[in-house]
Formats: sequence, structure tokens, C-alpha cells
Amino acid sequence: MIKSGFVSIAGRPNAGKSTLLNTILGEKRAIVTPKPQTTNKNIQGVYNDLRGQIVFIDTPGIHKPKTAYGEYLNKQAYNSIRGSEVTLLVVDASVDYGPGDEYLYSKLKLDHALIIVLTKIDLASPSHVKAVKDKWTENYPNTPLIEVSSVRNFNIAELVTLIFDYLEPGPLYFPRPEDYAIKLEQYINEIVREKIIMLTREEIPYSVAVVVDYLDESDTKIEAYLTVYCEKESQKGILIGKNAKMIKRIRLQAQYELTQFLKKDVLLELMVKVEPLWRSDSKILKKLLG
Ligand SMILES: Nc1nc2c(ncn2[C@@H]2O[C@H](COP(=O)(O)OP(=O)(O)O)[C@@H](O)[C@H]2O)c(=O)[nH]1
Ligand SMILES: [Mg+2]
Repeated sequence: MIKSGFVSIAGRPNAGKSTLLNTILGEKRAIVTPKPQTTNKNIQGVYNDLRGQIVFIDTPGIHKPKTAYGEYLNKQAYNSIRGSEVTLLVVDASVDYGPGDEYLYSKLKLDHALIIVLTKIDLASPSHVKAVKDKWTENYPNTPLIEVSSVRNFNIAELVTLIFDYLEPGPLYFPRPEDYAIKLEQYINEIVREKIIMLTREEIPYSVAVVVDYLDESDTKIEAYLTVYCEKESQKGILIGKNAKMIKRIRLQAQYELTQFLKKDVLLELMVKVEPLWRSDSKILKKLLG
């Protein structure tokens, strides 16, 4: 069961809303639907991954209206905010906490989840960021808050995970792009490979291939048997480790990350095989390239 929902991005002009959205849509695991067939021009982007779909709605910056047009823009913003499941309140952490932010928060009388996103933290000193953060948590202790930097891609994946936590199971509002490339199998591969490289460090460089031999997915559980191909007996020894400790760590860490991400129980079986010429084995290559 996938999750889905509408997420509006609110904040003062220049807070960093558009940049944040672009960074989220550029996330490693996102598959972005480029131009949804919709008449709602406020829809700015559709984020897909294996967990589901997030439809992002950008809003014109909210500020104290000085003109009728300003009032109109604010109204537009409130309208898109009202129809969403989650609202991100984007706050520029490099400027002082002030009445503008108070005004904004007070206007967001929401019937749904609000997440305060302190952005541009790369622009400010840690003590400044902390001061701004303390103000928000003091005034709104029950509102979740996350610090990010769109420019540095810091905490962006965590923000997406936080958004998914607040979304309910739901339909795909927009079809996934035809080149919906990240299949479950490739994703499992990627995570297992990542753990191998991370845990064995430079000992096992890139001469390792991971192939999914068997995969079974139900609503609550995913089971996968994988073969890890390496080129030398010595590499096999490192991969398995003393008392098979290394391969167990690889398996447990990969299982943990996959379970967190997919919100399903994930069970992996890993088998290590020496295949000196796997790079020229067309069967393995074919599996790897899908
Ligand atoms: N250093 C830094 N600059 C940022 C970040 N996010 C946005 N900006 C800059 O802040 C300015 C306003 O950003 P923009 O996304 O257009 O704000 P919006 O009006 O809320 O959509 C631009 O010059 C961005 O490059 C960030 O995380 N770090
Ligand atoms: Mg903008």
C-alpha cells in the first residue's frame, strides 16, 4: 500500500521555498513527474518513490498585505494550503526570528499537519540557527521542526521521510513517469551495495556485484535472496568475515534501512560467490542492467 498526498509549501517571500522544492525533486531516490496533466497551475512538482507520491503545491509568499494584489496573493496561498494534507512552513534560519514569522504562523490555522522547515542553515552560524530554532520550539513545542540546507542537500531525505510519516495510504494522483526506473529490485541492490562499500571500506572496492535471485512482495513483507559476486577468494573472506560477522552486519543494516524506507518487513538472504570474470559474464551483466 503506497502513501500519497498534497503538500503545500508556505513561507515568507525569499524564505527559500522554490529552492527547497527543487532540491526535494532532485533527491537521489525521487522519480519526478515532469508535467502533470492538470489545470491546477499551483502544482509545482510530483515526487514519486517506492513509498508513494507527494504532490507539491508552491504558494506565493505570504506577507502582511499592503495592496489589494498582495491580499489576492495571500488568499491564493491560503486556498492551496487549506486543501493539502501537510503544510511545510519554510523559515529562513539565517535571519532573526521576528514578527513576520509570528504573523505567518498565526495565519496558518490548519486542520492538518504542519512542519516547520528551518532552511539555509548553511548561511548562518550554528549558534544563530540554534537561537532561531529555540524560539520556534519554545513558542510552538508541538509542531515538528527540521533543519535543512537546500544548497548543501542537508536533511532533505529526512524531510521527505518526515512528510511520508504524516501521509496516509492513498492513490496515485498522477501516473508515475513511463521511465519509472527504480524498481524494487534495483533499490534493494543499491542499498546492499551501499552497505558493502560502507562496511568493508576500501577493502572491497567496486569489484562486487549484487544480483537479486528471488523476490517476493506482499502488503506487509518483502523477501529477497541475493547473490553477492566478487572476483577473488580473499574478497569473499572479507565479505563473509570472521564467524560470518561481516555478512551479517551487511544484511542487518540493509534490512534495517529497507524496512525504514519501505515501511514493510524486509527479509534478506545473502550468498557470496566468487566469479572471477563476472564483469564479462553476460548473464550477470544482463541481470544487473535489468
Ligand atoms: N545558502 C543557501 N541559500 C539558499 C537556500 N535556499 C534558498 N537559498 C537562496 O535564497 C534565495 C531565495 O530562495 P527562493 O527559493 O527563491 O525563495 P522563495 O521566494 O521562498 O521561493 C535564493 O537566492 C536562493 O538561492 C539554502 O539552503 N542555502
Ligand atoms: Mg519562489
